[in-house]
Amino acid sequence: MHDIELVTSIICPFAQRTRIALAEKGVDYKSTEIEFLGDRFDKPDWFLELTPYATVPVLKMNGDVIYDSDVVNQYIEDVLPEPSLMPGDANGRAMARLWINYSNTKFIRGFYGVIMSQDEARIDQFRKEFHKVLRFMESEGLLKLGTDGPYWMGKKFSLVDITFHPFIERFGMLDHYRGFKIPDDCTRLLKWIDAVRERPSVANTILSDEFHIDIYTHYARGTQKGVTAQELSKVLA
Ligand SMILES: N[C@@H](CCC(=O)N[C@@H](CS)C(=O)NCC(=O)O)C(=O)O
Repeated sequence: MHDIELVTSIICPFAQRTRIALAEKGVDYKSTEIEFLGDRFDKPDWFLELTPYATVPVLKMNGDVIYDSDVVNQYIEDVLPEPSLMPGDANGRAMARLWINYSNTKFIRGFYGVIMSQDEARIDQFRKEFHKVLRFMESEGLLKLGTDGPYWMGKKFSLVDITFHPFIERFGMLDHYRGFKIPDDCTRLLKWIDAVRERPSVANTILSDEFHIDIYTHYARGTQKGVTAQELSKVLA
């Protein structure tokens, strides 16, 4: 029996990654919610003492305290190796890490660039940049790695699918505020999105477009406060 507590927030796509990974591992855990309401960031002292990043998710497991969703999910994979969420061979593992990194860099930049930009020229620049990112994911990722099954790495559902999904779930919100749509020619990408959404561990975490539209109002208006918005502004500058 493992002693597991996840410090999380219902609004957070990064924490959602960890909730999906823990569901795939089939373990019970205590969930502690940090309330991020609109532009009010109500962070208790114990939380600020727990993580110097002051962001969710934070995983407390067997005496360890781990933060940053990508690192948290790799830790979960190390401590709970079954059922595995990474390919078994070195090349497959390298490819999975490459795309997790892509998700955390170019893909995230495109996503937040579209929603955080305020003038139409810059929004259009990021819409185009993000379309390029999605087409690259289709041609270099899915059409090369996902050939023998519905998921990114083929038959095997992996941390790569988990890492991208929460942001793709919020594409309805991007369409609402910025008219952003997935290019029609990304047909493999669209099939992959459907397959991931149907996975029970993912389906159980999905929230409505209306919920996401409400939560992202401050990002769309450029009035978002907090560590994440500050960090992303630097990346987008
Ligand atoms: N790189 C971090 C980002 C986590 C993150 O930005 N979480 C947001 C909620 S979605 C947060 O806690 N923000 C607090 C703030 O903005 O002050 C990760 O992958 O865990």
